Amino acid sequence: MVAAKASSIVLQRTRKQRKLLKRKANVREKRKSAKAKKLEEKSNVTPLVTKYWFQRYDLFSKYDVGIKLDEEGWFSVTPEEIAASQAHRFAGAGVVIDAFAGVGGNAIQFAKVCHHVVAVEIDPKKVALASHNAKIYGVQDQIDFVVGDFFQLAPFLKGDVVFLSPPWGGPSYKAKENFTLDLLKPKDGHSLFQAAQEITPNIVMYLPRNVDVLQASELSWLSSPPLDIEVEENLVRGRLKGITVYFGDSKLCV
Ligand code: MGP
Ligand code: SAH
Repeated sequence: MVAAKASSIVLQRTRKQRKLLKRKANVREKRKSAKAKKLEEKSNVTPLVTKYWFQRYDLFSKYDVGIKLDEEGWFSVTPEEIAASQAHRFAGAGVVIDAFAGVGGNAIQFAKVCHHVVAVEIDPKKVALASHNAKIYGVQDQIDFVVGDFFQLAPFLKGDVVFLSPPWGGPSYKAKENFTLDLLKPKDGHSLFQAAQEITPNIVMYLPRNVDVLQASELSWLSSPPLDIEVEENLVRGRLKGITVYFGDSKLCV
């Protein structure tokens, strides 16, 4: 009798201990997966992009829902407020071609207000990120992603607006006092504009804040009669981020 009592006490203690151990293991597991999540997020936050990570909610307001960027994406994406205002001018338009789609900053905002977006991007990894990000904004059905070189694809593309946000040569673009259009990558601004003109006269260029605005404006003379042009400064929290030049009909509704 005494022996039976003793063994049940031992059993009870074991159950308690097991419960405690299970709880501890759960806590450990949760900590481990939180750490892994943080690491995964941080893995793309190289020293070069730390300052952009601090601006993450300006870049994507839904950042915390699971937005993904690679290094070039971090320093190249158009901040959401700017992308939304660029897109707003074309609300109701038919097909917008985003020639350098990156991780989707502009394509997503165009897709919110236009009928359809063709998003061209040469890097397949970025297309995967952009497509993932478009899902987060619920606009994946309005965007066709195309992996390819815009210069090669341009003769085959049809659209009502072409949006151009090419590489500016990395964050060091600002070392130039006067950013001339020959510094754009992978080809100069003149060649880029001509490729876009094969599609439509309604062309939008997102350019560095130190761009030679006169040189950019002169692109309108590549058309006869010259295209209408509007130059816009793009600010976020009072800081100049870039300059947008609208050529052709900048309030196009199709
Ligand atoms: P920035 O000047 O590198 O950063 O980019 P910021 O926060 O103004 O830092 P500061 O220290 O210069 O004040 C400003 C914005 O330019 C970015 O958020 C992008 O939208 C855009 N941008 C920067 N780069 C290097 C590129 C690029 O190569 N291509 C495109 N399309 N946009 C870029
Ligand atoms: N507007 C985009 C950022 C564009 S950054 C956003 O908001 O996310 C410029 C992009 O052009 C880069 O992702 C780069 O991979 C892509 N690119 C470079 N050369 C290209 C080419 N020839 N055709 C299409 N995309 C190109």
